Amino acid sequence: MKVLLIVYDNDSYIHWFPQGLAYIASALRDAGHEITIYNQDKYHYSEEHLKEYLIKNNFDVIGISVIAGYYQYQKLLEISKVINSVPNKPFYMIGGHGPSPEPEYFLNKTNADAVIIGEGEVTAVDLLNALKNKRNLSTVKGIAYLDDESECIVTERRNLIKDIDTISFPAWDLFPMDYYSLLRMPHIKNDERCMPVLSARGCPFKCNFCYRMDKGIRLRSPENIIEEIKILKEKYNVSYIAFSDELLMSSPERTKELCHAFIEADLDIKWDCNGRLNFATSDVLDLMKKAGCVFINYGIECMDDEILEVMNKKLTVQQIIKGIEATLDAEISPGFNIIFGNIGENEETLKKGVEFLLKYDDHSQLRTIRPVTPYPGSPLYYYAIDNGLLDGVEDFYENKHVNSDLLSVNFTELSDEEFHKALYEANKTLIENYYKHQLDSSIETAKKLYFELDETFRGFRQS
Ligand code: B12
Ligand code: SF4
Repeated sequence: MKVLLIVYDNDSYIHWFPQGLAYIASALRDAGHEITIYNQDKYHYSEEHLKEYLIKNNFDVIGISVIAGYYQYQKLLEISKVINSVPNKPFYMIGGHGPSPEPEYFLNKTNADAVIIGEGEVTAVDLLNALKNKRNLSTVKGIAYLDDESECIVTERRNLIKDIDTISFPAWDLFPMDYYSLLRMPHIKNDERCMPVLSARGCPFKCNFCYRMDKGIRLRSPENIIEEIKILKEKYNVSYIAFSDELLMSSPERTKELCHAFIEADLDIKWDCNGRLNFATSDVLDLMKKAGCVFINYGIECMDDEILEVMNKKLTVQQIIKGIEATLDAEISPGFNIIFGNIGENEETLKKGVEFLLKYDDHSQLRTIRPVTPYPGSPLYYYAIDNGLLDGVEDFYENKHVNSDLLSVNFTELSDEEFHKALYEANKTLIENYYKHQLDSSIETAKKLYFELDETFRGFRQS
């Protein structure tokens, strides 16, 4: 069948490589389908452009991947309007973290023909097979659709792919790799090219604000990951890998296993990943450094033990401090993610977060604090509904989640105004700290240039 996969425009300068769609493209191509990618992201095509394109070109199936951001949601609705307006409308399927927990809502809002729930490779192939052979959609596991009476049918959940080494690598050749590899990550140099890779699928933790689409964690073998990295290096000259798993440091043993394998394979790459501070000990970190790791993005969330407990973060303030110090000692840059507004938080817990960020900042990034968002499917989402703070999915998307930096649901004792004022004060301090350092370091650079005649200087506007 002729399949069109749309990569929507996220209004970014350079977009993140759409890994989910690239996996789906690969699986469908392996099954014999003809895949075309519509890169609205790279070209910033308008919806009118898409409409003309769809009218001119006939496809049997069209697919979009969405996460639950406010921006993505609005974009999905605009694109859906276009898809639904063309006379030759293809079979329309959507998937990803957005629609998976609330498929009925998304089916009604987008008029899509099916939602793929969770991991999509096998389901997408089965769905297209059913379409081709005119099999009833009820026979396809892992989807939701509206039947003739507009009733939402959610079929039995599909078993996850057991051995994820068997999944075909993303269909890189169908995407503009020169564009995506320009993505800038912490400590990447101007002449380095970067691509994301998944070392595993899933996460063994269950933080209360996080929606886990599929249960548990499944690891790829180091050999399989290395094979993928070698292709990226050889074919696309990629030298920086952004591990995009929810959590690469899923245990100390696993992290060490990967590092040993990278070192042994003499991969000679730089990489970053998401990490856990309770596993950030010097033996693990020194090995990560040796294997090329330059940045670990940590979910700290809060600097208060009681709130960490409420979040089910399985982390203590002491572990956070020890882990960050060990990371800095290992000369790896830490990313600090702090969110504010979980159940029981107040100005004091926010202040502790700001103090921590100021104390341990290595100035590699602008650090800011965002409000917690109860994304649909997360435990916090159901807590909000159960406690009358949220009136279901429509209320979330249409009224509450209007911007990720604004309060969507208030779980604290503060009024909304007090909440935003507290966030303003916290972020003002962090912004001032960042730009003061930028200013000082630019002046230092100028001094070095003119008084020490620094010949390595590459221009003030070079970044
Ligand atoms: C890269 C990434 C981004 C990138 C872009 C993503 C992109 N282009 O796809 C950027 C940086 C833009 C981003 C932004 C955000 N992100 Co993000 N992001 C990720 C990350 C790290 C990797 C995504 C990925 O490639 N996964 C790997 C692929 C293989 O999985 P997948 O995309 O889910 O696809 C599979 C299935 O879902 C399904 N599928 C997906 N789409 C489709 C489509 C079709 C047609 C079919 C058939 C199947 C299918 O099949 C795929 C293969 O099995 C994930 C974490 C993760 N590891 O998943 C978080 C994650 C998706 N992000 C998340 C969040 C919360 C956000 C933000 C909303 C955060 C914020 N508050 O700002 C923002 C949105 C910003 C905004 N402006 O609104 C959450 C999602 C929560 C939710 N309920 O949606 C995640 C899960 C992280 C987490 N654990 O909290 N993100
Ligand atoms: S926030 Fe991170 S550690 Fe917690 S469940 Fe989600 S992916 Fe796992």
